[in-house]
Amino acid sequence: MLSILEDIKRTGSWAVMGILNVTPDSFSDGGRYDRCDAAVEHALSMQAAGARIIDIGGESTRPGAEPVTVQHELKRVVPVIEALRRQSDIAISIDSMKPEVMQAAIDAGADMVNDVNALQAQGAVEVCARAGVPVCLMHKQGTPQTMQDDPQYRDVVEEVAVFLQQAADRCIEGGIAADRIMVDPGFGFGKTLENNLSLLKGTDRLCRLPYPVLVGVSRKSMFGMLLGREVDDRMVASVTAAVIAYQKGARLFRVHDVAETCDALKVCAAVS
Ligand code: 7PM
Repeated sequence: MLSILEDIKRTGSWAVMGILNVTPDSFSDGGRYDRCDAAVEHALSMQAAGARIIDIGGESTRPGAEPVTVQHELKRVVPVIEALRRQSDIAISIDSMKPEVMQAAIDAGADMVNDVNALQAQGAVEVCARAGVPVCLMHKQGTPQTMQDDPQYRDVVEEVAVFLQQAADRCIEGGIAADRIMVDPGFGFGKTLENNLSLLKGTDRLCRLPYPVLVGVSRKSMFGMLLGREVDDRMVASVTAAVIAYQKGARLFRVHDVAETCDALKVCAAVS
């Protein structure tokens, strides 16, 4: 994972992070092994399609989602990390807000932490500092339960940039090396459609921070609002937004449609 970040900083290369949701009800009657096998299979297919990182998460961070207990999150995520680690050397990211889950995931073989709460939970910075893992710090306004109710900003791009710089400062003070930090504007997390479009347009401002920028726009509701399309019909919009973010300096892309996004980014990189 560190070498991916070094490449990005040294050569301006890019990387796609494939999304692996490990939710309890994706196979309602399947036993634990079926679910775990299916998750690993999906991860390997995303690797074959060009993903260099697999982001593994329970569902507790989703907008409107109810919090999940540590025990539940661990039970979902740890077996998948262990099984994927046995079968692949791809970089594994743990998508969690909980220090206990981060630690267990790292022990199971995860290489980085993706935290939509920007390591603000008590003990989260310490876990990541001690393990020496790269971290992705994401901006959100409010909590996942209520954040879409009434987002308010004076200047969304500036406020997100200042938040991310302060979050990075806190991490560095807590012992995380600056070269292990990525930042993410957090599309859809306490943002209106207008806010999300401003952030996409202002990606160049965020890329002036001294950290690689990761964007997660894949299949998000901003495209549902803009286009009136259902979640499974937002691939072209998502890839287009990734291209725009790339051209404004983003280099890490958290996506569902790995092959299509890689094609688009290869074309971008060939002329940049
Ligand atoms: C429903 C709505 C389900 C939104 C899932 C989501 C990001 C993330 C998520 C992001 C980083 C999704 C989101 N989004 N982590 N986790 N950046 N770093 O689309 O934008 O998967 S959850």
